[in-house]
Amino acid sequence: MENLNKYGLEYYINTLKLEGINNNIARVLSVSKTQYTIITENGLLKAELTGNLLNSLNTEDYPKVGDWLEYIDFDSTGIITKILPRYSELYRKKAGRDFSKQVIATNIDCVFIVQGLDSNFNIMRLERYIAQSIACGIKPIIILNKCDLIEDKQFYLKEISKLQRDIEIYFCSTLTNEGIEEIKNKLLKSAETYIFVGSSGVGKSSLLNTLFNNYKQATQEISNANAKGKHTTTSRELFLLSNGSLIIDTPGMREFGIAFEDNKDLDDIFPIISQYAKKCKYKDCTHTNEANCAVLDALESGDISQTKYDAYLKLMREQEHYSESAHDKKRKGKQLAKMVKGYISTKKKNQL
Ligand SMILES: Nc1nc2c(ncn2[C@@H]2O[C@H](COP(=O)(O)OP(=O)(O)O)[C@@H](O)[C@H]2O)c(=O)[nH]1
Ligand SMILES: [Mg+2]
Ligand SMILES: [Zn+2]
Repeated sequence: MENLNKYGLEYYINTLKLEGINNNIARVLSVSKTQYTIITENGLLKAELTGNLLNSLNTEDYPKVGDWLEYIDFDSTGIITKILPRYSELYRKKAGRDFSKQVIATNIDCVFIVQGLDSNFNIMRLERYIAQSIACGIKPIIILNKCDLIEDKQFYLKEISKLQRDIEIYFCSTLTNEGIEEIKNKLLKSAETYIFVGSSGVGKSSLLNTLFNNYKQATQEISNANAKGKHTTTSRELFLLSNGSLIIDTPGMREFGIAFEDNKDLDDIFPIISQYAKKCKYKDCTHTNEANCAVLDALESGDISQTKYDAYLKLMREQEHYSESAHDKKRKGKQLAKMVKGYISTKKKNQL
């Protein structure tokens, strides 16, 4: 299992305390519709789902980049028989008017939120990514790339401080290599899995390339050849750096919709707001026009920044849409189930 340990197997098993896995295990490196590139003990393999999984799973529950799987070796194709439990999922609300959640990648330790220090820098977007990462139970870290384009880092630190969050911030440039050493030495740990998120054009792929080459790409031993020695051309989204870190590069996401699960604790997602919200007169205070609202008082006194407050309201409104719609779907699902039951029982009666 030495090869797979490089891809975090040992860490994964320890995290999940999984025992008794006797079958072939692999991790998903990339997904293209229902075709998967997986890394196995013997190298890369193209894989597909068993017919059974293909039919029984909802498409949104199909394997994602980062998933650990069980598979059967079938000629030179892997047949995926089982998706192993995930210790984390990064998800968002699906793009557009579809209010359901979409898992982007799984088994991730830390989200790197990348913004470019050009016109891309956007405080509201930062807050959105941070809140969603926390809602997914994954630690976010901010990476501000293209710092060769700016003079005054303090300005950006000050802007981000308005979000009133305890979050690490790294500046870097893939052009001058500024900050790259710091990211390598302070941030990236062996066997941990990271994901880059951020708009297209912020420099995610450049950053990955810089880190990859910086580590001299000592990953060649797991070559592009599968067990039978045939070469496969593969696109990858999950990369192994030679220091043992794993990084997922996502293709640009134009939208990153908020989708908190209902059981998620808002105290964790918006700590400073929650801290004051506890002191509001009304339990269901919306912090917009109620009397004796501690959040509005804190806004007035400057203890909560206007930026924070505005971002909070905006995200909570989106969240409400998501949540209502999720409930609606459940309700409609139940109604439909009732209708079907009713239909079947009348049909039976009529047959009698
Ligand atoms: N000035 C500057 N440009 C950068 C830097 N990193 C990336 N770029 C440029 O930004 C553009 C988008 O980079 P890319 O890595 O493809 O971004 P991605 O879409 O997030 O993967 C390219 O033209 C890069 O050359 C940087 O540190 N400084
Ligand atoms: Mg890219
Ligand atoms: Zn209030």
